[in-house]
Amino acid sequence: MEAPTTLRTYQYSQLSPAEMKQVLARPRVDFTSILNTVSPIVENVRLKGDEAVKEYTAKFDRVNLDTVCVRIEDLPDPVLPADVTKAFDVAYDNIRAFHMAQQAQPLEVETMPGVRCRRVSRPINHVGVYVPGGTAVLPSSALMLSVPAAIAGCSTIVLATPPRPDGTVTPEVLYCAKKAGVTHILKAGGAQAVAAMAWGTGSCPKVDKILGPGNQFVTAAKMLLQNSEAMVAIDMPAGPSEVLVIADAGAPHAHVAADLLSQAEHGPDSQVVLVALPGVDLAGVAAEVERQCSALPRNDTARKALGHSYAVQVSSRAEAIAFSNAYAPEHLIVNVEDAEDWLPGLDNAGSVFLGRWTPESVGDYASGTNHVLPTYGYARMYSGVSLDSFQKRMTVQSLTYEGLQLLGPSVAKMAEVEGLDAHRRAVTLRLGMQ
Ligand code: HSO
Ligand code: ZN
Repeated sequence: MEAPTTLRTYQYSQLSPAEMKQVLARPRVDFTSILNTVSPIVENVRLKGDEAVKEYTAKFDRVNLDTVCVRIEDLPDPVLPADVTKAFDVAYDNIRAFHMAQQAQPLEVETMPGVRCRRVSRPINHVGVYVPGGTAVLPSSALMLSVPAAIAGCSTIVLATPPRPDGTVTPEVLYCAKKAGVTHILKAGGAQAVAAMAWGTGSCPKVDKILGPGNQFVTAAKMLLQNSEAMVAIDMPAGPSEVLVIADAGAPHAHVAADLLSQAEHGPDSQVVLVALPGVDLAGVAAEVERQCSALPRNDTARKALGHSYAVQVSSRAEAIAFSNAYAPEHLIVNVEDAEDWLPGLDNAGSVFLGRWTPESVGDYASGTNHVLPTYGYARMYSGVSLDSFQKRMTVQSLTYEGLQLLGPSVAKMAEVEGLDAHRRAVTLRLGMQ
């Protein structure tokens, strides 16, 4: 397939509201047929546990497992080249530093004299993290998910990942999992892995929350299970990966093209969007995209993604920001001269990459920010994975006698209004009131 030598281009100011809606829309995913495939898998894993996981792993991954889920200390330490471990160690340190700093300060307010209210954080005790296999192995995702889980203090961290053809775990994933403090490795992928963590099986602990990216089957299983009797939470709805690059005339074509392609190579359904400020030579960027694309090992995948990608020409910063905020990209690269000044205007994006020297790749791997981010426009209302994703908040109140004397009459009156007399008495009896 030929790459487009020109990018499909829209003029921001000439788009009607209906056209704008269409341009902003992501390709539709029909979940009904996927849910039909996934629900028997989820049900079988509930009923047959490890046996079902083994069957599906044999069928879909062509791997015969002896053990489905193992304690991580039972797996030998992987042997990796020193330059590889060094790179992952740098990433680990930065991710840890950024997520450690996210620990909430204790919050305490005396709302009235003697009425003390607090909010404290507690770990979600048992969590499951999903690290995709498929066409690319993503040990970086193992770090992005396990490091904050360990900092949060989760006592069980199950990491699910599809096994390699010989039934072993990808050594880089295992290295990251061990380093971060994962407790169990579930050697399975797809809906069966999600179901095993949600229900629990003979070998796999049941978890309270499942996080991490995955294909449509993984996403469908997460959606199904969060509404089931499994009592499990999920991080966020997920769709194909995406990037929006805002470029001014000074943004080097080679950099813009490389950034667009770095997202396009993730999958044929990835979305890449260029927002071009006045003076950007779009034909020049397109030619550079084509040149670089041909040289990529994954050029087939990237080309497919480029097939549904486009550029939007804008005449000002305000238009660029308006478009980006409306699109709400997972990743937003702001490759302009005065990038820092743009930040106050930006409000809908999973993660922002500001300035000429900040490719998305740094956040994907090692700057310290998390790469598990909301896609599909969900950056309007969801945040990416962070320390908070592995915690819940608990509120605490404690009153002195004087505090109850002060507050009690209001509570008693409100209980009376609501006709809830036991509520009223819980206060009045303590205070010796009527
Ligand atoms: N860009 C991906 C994360 C990733 N990139 C992993 C490389 N490895 C998230 O959208
Ligand atoms: Zn990436």
